[in-house]
Amino acid sequence: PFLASLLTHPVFIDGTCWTTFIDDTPELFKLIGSQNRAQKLLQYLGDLAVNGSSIKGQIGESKFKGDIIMPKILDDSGKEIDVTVPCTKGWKSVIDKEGPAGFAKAIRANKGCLIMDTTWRDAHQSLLATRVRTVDMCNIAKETSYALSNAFALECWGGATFDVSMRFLFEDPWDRLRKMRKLVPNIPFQMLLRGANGVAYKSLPDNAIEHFCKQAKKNGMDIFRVFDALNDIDQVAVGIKAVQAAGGVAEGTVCISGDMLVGNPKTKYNLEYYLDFVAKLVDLKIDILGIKDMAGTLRPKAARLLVGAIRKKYPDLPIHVHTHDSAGTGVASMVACAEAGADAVDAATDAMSGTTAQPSIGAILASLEGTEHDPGLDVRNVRALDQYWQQLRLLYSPFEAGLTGPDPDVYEHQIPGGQLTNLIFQATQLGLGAQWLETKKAYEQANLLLGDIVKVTPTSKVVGDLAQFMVSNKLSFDDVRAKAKDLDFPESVLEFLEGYMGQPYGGFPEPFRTDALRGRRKMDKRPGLYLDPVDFAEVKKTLKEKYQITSETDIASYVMYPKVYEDYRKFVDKYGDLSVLPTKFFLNKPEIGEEFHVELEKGKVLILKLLAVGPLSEETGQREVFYEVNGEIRQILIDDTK
Ligand code: 3PY
Ligand code: ZN
Repeated sequence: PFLASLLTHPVFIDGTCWTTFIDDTPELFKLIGSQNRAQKLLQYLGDLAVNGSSIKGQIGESKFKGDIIMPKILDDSGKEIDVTVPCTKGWKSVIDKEGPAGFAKAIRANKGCLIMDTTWRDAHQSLLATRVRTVDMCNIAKETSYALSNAFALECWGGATFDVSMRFLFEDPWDRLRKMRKLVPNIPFQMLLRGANGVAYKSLPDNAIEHFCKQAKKNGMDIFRVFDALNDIDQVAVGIKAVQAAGGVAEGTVCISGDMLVGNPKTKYNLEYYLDFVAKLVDLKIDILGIKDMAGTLRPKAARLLVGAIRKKYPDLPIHVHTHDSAGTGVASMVACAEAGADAVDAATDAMSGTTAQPSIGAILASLEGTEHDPGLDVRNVRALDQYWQQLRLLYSPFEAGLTGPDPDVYEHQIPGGQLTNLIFQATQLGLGAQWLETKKAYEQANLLLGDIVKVTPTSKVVGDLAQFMVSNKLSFDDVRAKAKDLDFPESVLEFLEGYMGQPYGGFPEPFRTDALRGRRKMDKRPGLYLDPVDFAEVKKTLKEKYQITSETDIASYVMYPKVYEDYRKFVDKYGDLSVLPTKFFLNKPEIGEEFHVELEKGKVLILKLLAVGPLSEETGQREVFYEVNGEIRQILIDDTK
């Protein structure tokens, strides 16, 4: 039909000049655009119908396939709030009007202990392999802007969400940030930045981090939690300086390793160590101090001692504490922090809380409500939001790791929340119940082989890779040490030993480092000093030539993850922008005859129905899939790759 309308168009008939044709007749080209998009979408839906989901890591279909019921948010008098009217109350306006320093001052002056909700980032990173899609955050964003209007922030970006959104969800992470920002104008947004590693797994040139932070701030980010996986002050400083240059709120962060009150005879990560590191962060003029207990090993007694000591030494410094509930002590620890003088603690909506995620917001509110540390949130509305997330947790059930309860072994193995889920998931899939116990033990030993390091992305991956290497090659601690000169260690281990992730506290283990590296380079200063700066003009040229793309945010994605970005672009070329597809139909094939709608763009809705999946052709290895699209039958040929 397009060709027919093209050839019968008056400009062809009357011979009007071809070169102005596109400008003069945009409606025809819009039509090609949306026909193309519909065709690409059908390609994805056909693929899903024949081969199952192409999203790696998905096991089976969702446990929830109904229509999501949206919660009602109430005002003080119990009347339903019209959430389509943008909410204007919240801490974001303090940041916008008074800048990072003014915000820090206001947070310190606030009486209660505020809550940062991590549901949009760390909670799903820790429980559902980071797979929650933009559309599902956006669908609840307006309700959230009212229900959590007094929250310290929403943690909604950075960490693993950046690469997973391109790698597995085929979404642009920047598009996510912009969409969320538009819908939540009142609550500060927070992201997780891995210091000089940006949101990648090893250090990047300094100008890459500067460019990234500038784009993040420009596209809606407010508060940057900046940590380094080894608490290497030179590495974390790269991130803090980049955030400050971009005008963001710098939450300089100390990572917690183990329990400072337990050690044999005394852990090297003790109170003195933490206070010393915090002093270095304060020297960098951070706005807020973050305490990052990524494995959940900061028990209440140690938490009280640490926060109390920092509060006493720095009465004006806002303290914001993050934990994971892996051992089940998260609520008790966050209450202890509030009582010891923390200004904000992290929690997740109840249905997305507990175990390897953050402690439950409901439980923290129940513990602090009515005390001098009351976070000032309306419990009715917080519960209402959770009704949405209860349904979402079931919708995303194909990514559940199958955790059944707390893991008190975390005090020994110290595996960070998200990684613990991943490792359990892998072990369960491989049916390695017994091997899982071995992996935990090996992780503990791998950590000691590497010198008892701080473990969080990316160093936690190094320890995990070494642990799995030891289990699969049946190597003991002593074997690894004795045979280090001959073993083919995983690349991540070698990169760590080279110094690509910074310098560990107490130095690299010797002679293990030298033995394992066998002549590879040893960096004894931060890697950024050895790396050439990114040539942004060159990157821009490459993206323009290959994809006709020149946006600064695409450039930032490419610089952070060149291969992931290129694969993502190839996927989008083949299937189009799938962010428009509701999650139910992104993850699961519809029932035969089930009708659903997809809004390709404003006002352009496709009404779709799967009619049939044909038999396998022996000759071509393909199947025909029949879809009804806006009343017309369409047939798609799909390679059966099962
Ligand atoms: C990340 O870096 O993604 C983390 O969540 C670390 O805790
Ligand atoms: Zn975390």
